[in-house]
Amino acid sequence: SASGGASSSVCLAPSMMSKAEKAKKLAGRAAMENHVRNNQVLGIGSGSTIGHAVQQIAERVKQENLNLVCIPTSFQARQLILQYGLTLSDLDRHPEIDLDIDGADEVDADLNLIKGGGGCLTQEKIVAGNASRFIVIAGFRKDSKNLGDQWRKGIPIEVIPMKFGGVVELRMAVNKAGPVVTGNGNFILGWKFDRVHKWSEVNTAIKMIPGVVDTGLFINMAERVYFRMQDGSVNTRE
Ligand code: ABF
Repeated sequence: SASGGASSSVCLAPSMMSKAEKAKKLAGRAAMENHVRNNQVLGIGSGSTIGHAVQQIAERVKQENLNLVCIPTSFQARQLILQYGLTLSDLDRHPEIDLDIDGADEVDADLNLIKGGGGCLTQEKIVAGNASRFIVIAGFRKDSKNLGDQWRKGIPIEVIPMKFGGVVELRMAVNKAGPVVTGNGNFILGWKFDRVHKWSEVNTAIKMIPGVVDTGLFINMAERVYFRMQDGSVNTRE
């Protein structure tokens, strides 16, 4: 196993308040205004887009005195919930989530998603699986005709820390000091593939391999995606 010098996964993209960041805010606002209601249990996804959404949720909670409970999908999400003074809970106390809002690395025409570029896919999938509604916010560059056209690092697969052969690459930390380690203490492989159509079969086949914890393929889970467009507008797909 390759465990020396491991570096933690952070589920965070570098944040610079650019045009792109402002557009992320807009897409987050549209999703939040359409779906966040009083007395909901919310799943809080990971990534930079979600950072903006949480900030906006916190503003609404203050303005409208909303009573919301938040379930994190990662350490980053937990920190965001605490930082913005929202109510932190967990699946033991709130196993039924009304609405989960998360980002994505790629989205196809059928709302199949690649997620997990930040290494948080397993907790993200558990929370999404426990949610009545799963809404995604993403930039227009994440939109693709065929999964794999945009996200070039391969489908993230969380595995227990052992050597795995085959056409997979062990995801290394940015500073190359060691492998990315997930919030569950596992490693992430990237599986690069040629064109695939039956994504649910691929997902099931990968999950059958001993040692695989989960994959970053989210099939038939997302109800609606909010894309922030280049001109600042927001498009939705459902
Ligand atoms: C998480 O954050 C991941 O599943 C996905 O990899 C990533 C998206 O981040 P961003 O919003 O910063 O593009 O949701």
